Amino acid sequence: MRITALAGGVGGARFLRGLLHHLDSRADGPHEVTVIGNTADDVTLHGLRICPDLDTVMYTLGGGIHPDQGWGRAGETFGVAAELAEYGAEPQWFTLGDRDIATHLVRSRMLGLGYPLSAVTEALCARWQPGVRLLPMSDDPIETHVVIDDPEGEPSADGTPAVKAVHFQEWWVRLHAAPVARQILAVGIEQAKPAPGVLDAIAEADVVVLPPSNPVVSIGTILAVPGLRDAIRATKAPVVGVSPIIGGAPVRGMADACLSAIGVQTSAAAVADLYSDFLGGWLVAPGDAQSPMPEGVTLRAVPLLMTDTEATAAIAGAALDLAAELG
Ligand code: GDP
Ligand code: FO1
Ligand code: CA
Repeated sequence: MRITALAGGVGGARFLRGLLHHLDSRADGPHEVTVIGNTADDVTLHGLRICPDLDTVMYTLGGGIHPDQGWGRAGETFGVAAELAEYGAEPQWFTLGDRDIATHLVRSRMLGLGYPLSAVTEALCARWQPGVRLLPMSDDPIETHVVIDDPEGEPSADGTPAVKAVHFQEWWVRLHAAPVARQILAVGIEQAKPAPGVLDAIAEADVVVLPPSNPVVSIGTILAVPGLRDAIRATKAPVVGVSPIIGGAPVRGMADACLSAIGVQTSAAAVADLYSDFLGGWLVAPGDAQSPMPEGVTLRAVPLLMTDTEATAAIAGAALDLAAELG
């Protein structure tokens, strides 16, 4: 079975680990999984290009992830970060571990030599062997930026408060998504193209899966790459998603702050609605089984907490069962 999955970072990677575990337990192999990863969290810091969501998928499936954080490497040391702090090199709110820096050095060098991000990702994955084909959603630069109030800024003539745009990482990591996001922008996305292989991976899939990634800054951004959403609408494959919202709240992180920024309620049903132009099946937690589903979406209620790989494998199995029913 050819499975294509969209994925952000921690939530997506954990789901994919369960999916691979589930596929190993099936007798109807072989299976191949293609992951279309979010690149709009990417940021350049200290002269290095950092791709948090691609690295989280690569490290998680490659066995190098820091288990509790869900990002960065296991067994990290912070010698370089300490030296950077001694130099007063900003920013210090984004901690880079020594091992992780090697990834950013290899990536930055290859990008500097003109390799596209997809080639860089393939080269890094040659070491990590994640067991999936990991494609960036685009080789073109796309960065999520967030418009927030600027308390130091001058209000404009008509009195509207001053605002400023900050990189998503600053809003998420330094500001903990506390300032209200007036707008969430994927800068550069209008000029971006899907990376090589992305559209084919969707068109040729037997199943397209949406892990419970952040519906705004992970899945939403991938879908906003020109041509991508049309490809998902057009594919013959059933499209099944997993709700990142349980009982009106995200299981972790601040997806609720992102959803309210785009005027969407934080509920399993409201997220299904965001995908209703292509979604065939939607997994929700048992407590959300009464959610009113958009027209044409088949609901399935299963325990949705990815507490460990076995539990996640069961969720992935339920998603594939639902896809098989949708046919
Ligand atoms: P990020 O890029 O690191 O923020 O990770 P993703 O966007 O891939 O996933 C973040 C989302 O995963 C959050 O909105 C969470 O609600 C969701 N999530 C995390 N753990 C779980 C879980 O155990 N079950 C479900 N259903 N969703 C989860
Ligand atoms: N998240 C934090 O909350 N604090 C950090 O210092 C931090 C460093 C970091 C370094 C490399 C990397 O790949 C990810 C890192 N993250 C950190 C997580 C990152 O902000 C998230 O993985 C996603 O971008 C949010 O969706
Ligand atoms: Ca992310």
